[in-house]
Amino acid sequence: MRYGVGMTTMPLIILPDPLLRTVSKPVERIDDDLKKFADDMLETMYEAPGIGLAAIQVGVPRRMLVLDVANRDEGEKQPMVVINPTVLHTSDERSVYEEGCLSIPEFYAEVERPANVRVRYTDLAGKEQEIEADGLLATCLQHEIDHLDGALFIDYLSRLKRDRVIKKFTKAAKHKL
Ligand code: GNR
Ligand code: NI
Repeated sequence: MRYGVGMTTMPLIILPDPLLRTVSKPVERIDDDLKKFADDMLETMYEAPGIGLAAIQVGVPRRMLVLDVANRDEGEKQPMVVINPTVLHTSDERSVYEEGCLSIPEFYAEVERPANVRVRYTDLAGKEQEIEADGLLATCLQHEIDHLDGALFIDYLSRLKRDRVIKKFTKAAKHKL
């Protein structure tokens, strides 16, 4: 990867933008434009910084996401591009992580989700892949796949907490007009 050459970061869509509630449509072809877009999504994610990003978070309603849950400080980047994912299996076992979302900046809350997931997807080479994930990767995959269906991690909180967050971001957005 060449740094600073031909890479672009894109502005993030922030709550309460209704785009975040869009159900994204499948990616239909993997061409040079899509590969460039995947690079730009990764650059936007690393720059934020975040460990995942769904296409709708930059305003593109397609079923595509990027991920890298590798520790930034030590070792190599481990970028993943996930196209048209389907969840094949979720475990009964649950795990709790403190989640955040680049579309809901500086708000964090604990969310309980299946501890393990099996996901089938297409990679950037057009090849079908299956991944069995646990830990942070399992949580992040589920968080991103939720975005493809217009769901946000605040949907798992009590209505009181969710409404509070939405109200706060709605007010903030009005001040920025
Ligand atoms: O950067 C992110 N961190 C994170 C932490 C715990 C659970 C999920 C995430 S995903 C988030 C980036 C993001 O908003 N992806 O949609
Ligand atoms: Ni998110």
